[in-house]
Amino acid sequence: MLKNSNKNVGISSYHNPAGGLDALTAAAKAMHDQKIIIRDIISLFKINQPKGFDCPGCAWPDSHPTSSFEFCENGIKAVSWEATSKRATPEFFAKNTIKELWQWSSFRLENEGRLTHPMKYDIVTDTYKKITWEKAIFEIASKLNQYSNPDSVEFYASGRTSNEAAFLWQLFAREYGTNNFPDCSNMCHEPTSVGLPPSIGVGKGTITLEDFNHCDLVICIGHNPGTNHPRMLGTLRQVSKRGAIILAINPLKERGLESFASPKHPIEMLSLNYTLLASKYYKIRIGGDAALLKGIMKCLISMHDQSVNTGKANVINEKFINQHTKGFKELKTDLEKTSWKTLEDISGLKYKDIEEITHIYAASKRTIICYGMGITQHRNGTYNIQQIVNLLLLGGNIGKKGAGICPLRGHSNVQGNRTVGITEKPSKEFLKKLETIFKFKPPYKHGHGVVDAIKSMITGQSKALLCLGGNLAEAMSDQLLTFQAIRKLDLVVHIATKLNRSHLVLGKDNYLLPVLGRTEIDIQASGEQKITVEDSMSMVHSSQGVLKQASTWLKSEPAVIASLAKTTLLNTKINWDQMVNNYNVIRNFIEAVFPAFKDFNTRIQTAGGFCLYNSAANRIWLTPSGKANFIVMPNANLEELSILTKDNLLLTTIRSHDQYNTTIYGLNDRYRGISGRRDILFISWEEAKKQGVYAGDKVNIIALDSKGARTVRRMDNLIIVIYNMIAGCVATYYPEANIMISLEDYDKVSKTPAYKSIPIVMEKCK
Ligand SMILES: Nc1nc2c(c(=O)[nH]1)N[C@H]1C(S)=C(S)[C@@H](COP(=O)(O)OP(=O)(O)OC[C@H]3O[C@@H](n4cnc5c(=O)[nH]c(N)nc54)[C@H](O)[C@@H]3O)O[C@H]1N2
Ligand SMILES: Nc1nc2c(c(=O)[nH]1)N[C@H]1C(S)=C(S)[C@@H](COP(=O)(O)OP(=O)(O)OC[C@H]3O[C@@H](n4cnc5c(=O)[nH]c(N)nc54)[C@H](O)[C@@H]3O)O[C@H]1N2
Ligand SMILES: [Mo]
Repeated sequence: MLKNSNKNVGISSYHNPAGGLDALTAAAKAMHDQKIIIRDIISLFKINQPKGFDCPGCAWPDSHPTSSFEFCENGIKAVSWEATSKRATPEFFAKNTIKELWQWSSFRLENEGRLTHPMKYDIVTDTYKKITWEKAIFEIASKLNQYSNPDSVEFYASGRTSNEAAFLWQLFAREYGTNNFPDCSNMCHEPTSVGLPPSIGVGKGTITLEDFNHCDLVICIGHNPGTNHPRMLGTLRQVSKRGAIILAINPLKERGLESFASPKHPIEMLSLNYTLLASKYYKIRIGGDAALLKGIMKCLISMHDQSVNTGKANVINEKFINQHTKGFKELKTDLEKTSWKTLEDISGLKYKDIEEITHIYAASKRTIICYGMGITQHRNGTYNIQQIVNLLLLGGNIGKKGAGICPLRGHSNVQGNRTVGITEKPSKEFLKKLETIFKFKPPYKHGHGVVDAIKSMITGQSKALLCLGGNLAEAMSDQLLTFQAIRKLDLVVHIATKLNRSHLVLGKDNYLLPVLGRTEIDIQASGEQKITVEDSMSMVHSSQGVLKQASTWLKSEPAVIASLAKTTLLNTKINWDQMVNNYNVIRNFIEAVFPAFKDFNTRIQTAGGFCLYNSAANRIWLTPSGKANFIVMPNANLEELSILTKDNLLLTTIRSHDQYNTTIYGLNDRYRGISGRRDILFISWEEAKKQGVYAGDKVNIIALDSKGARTVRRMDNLIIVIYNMIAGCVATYYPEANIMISLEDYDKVSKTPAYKSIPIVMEKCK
């Protein structure tokens, strides 16, 4: 029997649309589980409102002007998880050794609640012990001053931090003397940041929310908005209601892409009427996106040639191509020599599907392409993105109303962190600006991203890791090697809100520094402070906490960074106190370094904030050629993965509906019909039959190396769930699956780990 068995796995098909009553119920449960008090619930209703705090969930923009409460189940979960009344106190740490805590699940660790005191690891008792802020900062600073080479320190950052804290973080690290900024972006949208500039001259998306009101077609490729950007469903709903077309391209059928009932629209919710989102859904082979995109372009150009030869209208936008682009001839030649068989085999789609998509694209005058981790986290992530741009350029779909490229960023301020200087590859102009304004000589040598940081720890070159948030050890590829690397360090410091696995991966000296979250009131010498964030569409706006702070010992992120900086940098010329006393001063400095932030403090007074200038959106191409460039992806790159996995399976790693990255809220994945567990392997009916496995069976999966040989990386006892997805591919949850990915398996250009295309074999447990 190949039907899923409820008894074994707690799974069932989910028939309701995404959103709706179930979303309200899940949000209420999250608040209840985190013991959020009623008074605080009221303050939740300020999320993404003009005077409240920015939702610490995703980076989807707010509808503008913000008039009503933008409900989002996963936003409520993110807030509840931060605003929880649970506390991980010194007494808790005294009772639990690190050895014991190591056995705890990630869910249980974070579920202990907010960190309350600065803590230092004590090897004698194997516990974290309370330490004063002064002592912790002094000891860390003394250690940092012992290293002769500043490049032996790694300054990690995660994208939840504000522009203000991120700016101070990079300033501290650069005055200290390094560009080592391993960052969550390196694991996320780095292929966007490095892939878009050679194509269109900016490393960001080119659209605003308003463009969704004017497009004819939205292509959603490699992202799952129902779970990861739920507020986007409201936008897609409007697009669909307007009669515009939405195409979904994903190896798995995702409920949130198929249909949506808005919790903001009670009638739709109660009657369980819902909006059909995707007009068409194409199940693509994992890693097959570039082949599909090349296929669409090949078909489009051949349709164009035929049309023009028979005296009919243009299919591609020749005028735009001639005026604005370079490299069309090379692209066309490459596409002509690429066979349909190759494109079909790699994409897993038939010619007729590719032709169908091409017709829809050709008929659309204004197309937006949205993408996420299904595109970036591959060996050819950067090329994938450049193929999306190529397709858009063929239709003249960049820099006009209702059209453009829309990378769905991850963390709520990951884009902002990059904008204000968290990058291991800073430009000379930016460093010069720092030098002029702050009167110190920043390092010009490029630093480490995550892969190089881990490598440098392994060789012993790196001695210290300072983390501004996040959970690097668990989020990184090759988890076991990453743990080993961190355990070699002399100093590990975490600036964090809640306990996670990274805090248990110990070096010689270890500190936990607890900070305020975005939901909390932040009072400094000049009074209550605001911070700012930048969303996926370059809108910068302010956020002000409204909740009482979780513990009186907490400090704000800017305050911790400033005290670390002024204690470490004995000859600093920067007035760190002045900046912390009033964050307006930090923003004035951001404006001085980055002119795009002109009148920063004034412009954030407006509800909804302001949009940073985007040259590509204005058809100004800041590339060396002065044009937008078609970038050819060689077929050797296209075929690499399919050669490797011809007779094997490809594994992708996904998020459940009940997690925020490594933060696990619960064990349910409602839209995929899973409850109560995460040790699951999703597989299609067809593939299960081929492999001789049944729903509820236990299997082991073993990762293969680049020559197709078995490695030691494996996951045992996963439970088979039959799922509506493409054959030849399987899926399981991140971060558990991170042990399966080699540190060497990454996109060659951006060095983003290939989390989403892991060649494996599967064997049935005896
Ligand atoms: N609630 C919640 N919100 C979040 C997050 C969270 O964990 N929880 N994380 C935040 C962060 S940091 C990020 S980066 C974003 C992530 O948001 P997404 O980009 O949506 O992230 P994923 O869940 O990793 O997977 C994306 C989708 O890609 C599909 N996919 C997998 N492999 C392929 C492929 O080869 N090709 C194609 N076309 N599709 C593929 C998967 O089936 C899945 O539907 O969300 C942000 N928002
Ligand atoms: N296999 C696989 N691996 C992946 C991915 C995948 O799809 N598959 N996705 C990758 C992606 S896209 C990303 S972005 C990374 C995520 O990598 P990270 O950003 O490093 O991880 P998070 O899980 O988001 O970090 C959660 C922790 O951040 C801390 N935190 C939360 N809020 C705050 C705050 O306001 N301030 C401070 N200082 N700390 C805070 C808490 O201690 C919490 O435990 O993982 C990557 N890893
Ligand atoms: Mo991300």
